[in-house]
Amino acid sequence: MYKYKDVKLTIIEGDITKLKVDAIVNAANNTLLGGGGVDGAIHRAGGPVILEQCKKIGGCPTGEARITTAGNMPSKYVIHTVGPVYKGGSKGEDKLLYNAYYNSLKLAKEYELKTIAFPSISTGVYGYPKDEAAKIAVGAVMDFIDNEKGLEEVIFVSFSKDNYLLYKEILDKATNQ
Ligand code: AR6
Repeated sequence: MYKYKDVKLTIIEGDITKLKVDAIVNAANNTLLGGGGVDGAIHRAGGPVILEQCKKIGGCPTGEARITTAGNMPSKYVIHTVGPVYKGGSKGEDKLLYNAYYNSLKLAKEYELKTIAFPSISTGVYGYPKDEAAKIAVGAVMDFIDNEKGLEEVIFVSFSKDNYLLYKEILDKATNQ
């Protein structure tokens, strides 16, 4: 476990749908109508109530975030965000990925949520290089903590040991451990 200012930063390897936090973040697509990867896992675990709410929301631009309840999952909410499709790195992908993290945290704050878990947005089907994506994720979270109060814990959830170790290396450096 790491700490940045007053906020716990935790890294785990596992399935985000199992976590009992205020909000888990979904790596969705612009339609918000479900898909594969973590998006599919969240809709399967949460049940049809999530899709019903997503249909009413009617989509989400890349880099923005929307919120629904979490259905049958132990968390309270799902924050759906859309990361960029990686197209080589010169199409503003870094800023869009940063915005996906930052805007998810802003929405969490609006709902007075204290604990939030992120998957590695864009690093599956959307092809973002995992090391660059992890640096952007940690940077956006730290910037948010610099600017805003109220957050208690951010959990970075990896679905593989390799990705977990990437986060460990980045957080060891960023928190001087
Ligand atoms: N818990 C945590 N992480 C997971 C889980 C899980 N249950 N399942 C997969 N991952 P991806 P993207 C990791 O492809 O790249 C969908 O079809 C996975 O190993 O889920 O943002 C959407 O509808 C990877 O590191 O999301 C979009 O169309 C990370 O989650 C598109 O995929 C993200 O991989 C979004 O692509």
